[in-house]
Amino acid sequence: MKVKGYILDLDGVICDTARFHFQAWSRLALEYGITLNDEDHEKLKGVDREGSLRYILNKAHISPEADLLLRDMERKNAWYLDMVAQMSPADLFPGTLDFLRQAKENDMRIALGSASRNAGLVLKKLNIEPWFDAVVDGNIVENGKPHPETFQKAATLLHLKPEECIVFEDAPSGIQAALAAGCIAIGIGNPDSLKGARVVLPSLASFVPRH
Ligand code: B16
Ligand code: MG
Repeated sequence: MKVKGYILDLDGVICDTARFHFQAWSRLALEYGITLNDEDHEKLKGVDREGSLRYILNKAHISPEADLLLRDMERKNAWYLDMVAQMSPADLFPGTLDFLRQAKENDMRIALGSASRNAGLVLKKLNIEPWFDAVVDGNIVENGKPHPETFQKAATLLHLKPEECIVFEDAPSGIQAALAAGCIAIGIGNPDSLKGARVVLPSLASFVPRH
């Protein structure tokens, strides 16, 4: 089937907001007496806000009561937003604009498929909103990755079948979600952790369309 659309994850594919998420979660984790390591960083990628907090509380052996969850998600998000406020188009991963330009020249439809509820703000800071025909983020999705909803919704908003879309993802949970949705999955980053992806590339800049 001919590929007609690209669905891009945000954090880890378009820009490195992962380090902001990790810094903010690490600050919170320290308050609970635990230090997050590289393995935790990898596991938290692509996981939604509540899922990430539950992971940390579980590691700290703290029971996740509703008011605590709410308070800590708000505190972490405030720290994260302080860092996002400093972002500019210079924070785009190299080659992203060329990728978007080339995609449009090839008549591809483009969607964002991010777990982040702050995705719209980050797109604005990066000044790339106008490139997207559809934006699916944590505000309009009920089931986070690895559930397929994010990518199913993105394909629907692009008026495409999932199998007509390539998903670009940096997180294991995102690759699982893309495959469960019936999309083609291309990994960005570490081949060891992105099993199931059709191919794993170092960045969007290395992508050469073959369709
Ligand atoms: P927020 P993506 C994900 O973005 C991040 O990888 C993950 O670390 C974060 O917890 C999640 O968004 C939710 O973000 O707290 O801003 O709603 O990779 O799906 O673009
Ligand atoms: Mg990601």
